[in-house]
Amino acid sequence: MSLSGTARVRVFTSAAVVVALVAAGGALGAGAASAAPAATAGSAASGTSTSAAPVSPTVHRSDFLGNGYNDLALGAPGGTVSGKAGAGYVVVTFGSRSGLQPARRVVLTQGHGGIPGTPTANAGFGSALAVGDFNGDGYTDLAIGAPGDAGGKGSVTIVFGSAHGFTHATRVVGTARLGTALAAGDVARTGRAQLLATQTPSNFGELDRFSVPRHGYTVHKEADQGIYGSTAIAVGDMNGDGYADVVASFAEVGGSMALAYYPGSAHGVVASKVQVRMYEGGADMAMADLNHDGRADLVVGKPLPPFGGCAQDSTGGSVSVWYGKRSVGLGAAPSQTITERTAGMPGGAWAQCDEFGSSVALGDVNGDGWLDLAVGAQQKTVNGHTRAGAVTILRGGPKGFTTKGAQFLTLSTAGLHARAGDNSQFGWMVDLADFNHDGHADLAATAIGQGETSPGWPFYGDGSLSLVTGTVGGLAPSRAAYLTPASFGAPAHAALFGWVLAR
Ligand SMILES: [Ca+2]
Ligand SMILES: [Ca+2]
Ligand SMILES: [Ca+2]
Ligand SMILES: [Ca+2]
Repeated sequence: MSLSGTARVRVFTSAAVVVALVAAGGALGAGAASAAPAATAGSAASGTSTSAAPVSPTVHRSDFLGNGYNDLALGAPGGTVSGKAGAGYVVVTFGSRSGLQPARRVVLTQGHGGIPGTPTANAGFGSALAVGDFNGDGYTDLAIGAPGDAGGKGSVTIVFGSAHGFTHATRVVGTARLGTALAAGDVARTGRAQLLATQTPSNFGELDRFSVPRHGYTVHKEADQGIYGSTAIAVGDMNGDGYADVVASFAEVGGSMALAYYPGSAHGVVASKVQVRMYEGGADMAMADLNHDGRADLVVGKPLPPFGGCAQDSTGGSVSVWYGKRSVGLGAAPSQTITERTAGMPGGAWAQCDEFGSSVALGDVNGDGWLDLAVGAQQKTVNGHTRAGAVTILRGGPKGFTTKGAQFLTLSTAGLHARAGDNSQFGWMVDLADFNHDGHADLAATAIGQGETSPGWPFYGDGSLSLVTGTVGGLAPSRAAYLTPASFGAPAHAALFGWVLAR
């Protein structure tokens, strides 16, 4: 997602409205029994899959209970908690054979149910999320950024998964809006994920690495220094040496967006070997092994041109694919670039400022072994409604992504139980994960402008979440759900529900 080129970085100004927070079953603890295949809890998974092992329908693992079903975590950093506007909350809802069930959820907030900290106005808890098994116990853990916490120093909280739900949590405070962006992966080849977190002491930002002891519940900052990162981070082994590598997107001098590639090593990120690709940065990224060669490949969503904002836009936005290369990792140029003007693209005519590429996600929807691509175009006009937003699904194959069989969804698509309106911004954030464990990735997509708009932020509202089930024929809008904060008993007003999804 992007905010006129300054993705994910904003100040919360929502007015104070007291809304009692409802946490079903308490903040910690799953709140519901799990009946499920008990199989996959043993493997040490990092945030991104980089092995040449059998292709999973899902790029990342977000199975907090270790029962084989992926769970969904969603940030609502504008939410009011204990009367503090913009304190923020995170909803976690658990996967099952029948998919995600809003009744089976927890609402995580600071200062409740074992989560450290105190709800404070504009802390923005839930502004960024990442999933990984940080303590190597086989259960996925959740990292939550709160860049406005601790008087603007920012914080990251890790809540640890277990068969009994979230039983432990720990928090680290930064120096300058820590937790603005988060990602997870095994950069130092420790057998467990480390957390990459940005803070913004300068315009370029600073990227820090944190680790958790094996089977521990504490978090430690590693010594990696001198690396940039501000708006988006992706982690995966692009050069195939067994260490996950880090790609960060940041704004260069003059405002153009650059990509920086940092190889991982036994000592962490190697800043001296950084490669920077000017004008190639974007608002969102996804990483996974697309071509089955054992190396992670990078997808970059670039909703806006590198200079001049949408006034210079001649494509409606773009998505570029970089295949991981042995030794160099990130090559000289992308292998494939897709725009709204690519032949066969569904969704009607392209238009300037559609912001195609505002969010990107990978998952195998149709179960053919090739990862498919979901692309948000959060500003696309739908049925005359400006900024209503859309999501396009492109099928993956041995030659990359194709528009053949592509799908185009809006809030007004039949079956989605909603209606596209001005400023809905459907496709603000997308994810593809297999929530019902049937071998088909399912779509989660948010619309940040749904519901009541926020004072001072006319383009943002309460927010909503749409779920669409994956099948062999692609996404099935006839099997979809439309969810709002109320669906989870959570505060709605100016919540920015769906600002981020844990991926
Ligand atoms: Ca864990
Ligand atoms: Ca590597
Ligand atoms: Ca596929
Ligand atoms: Ca599925």
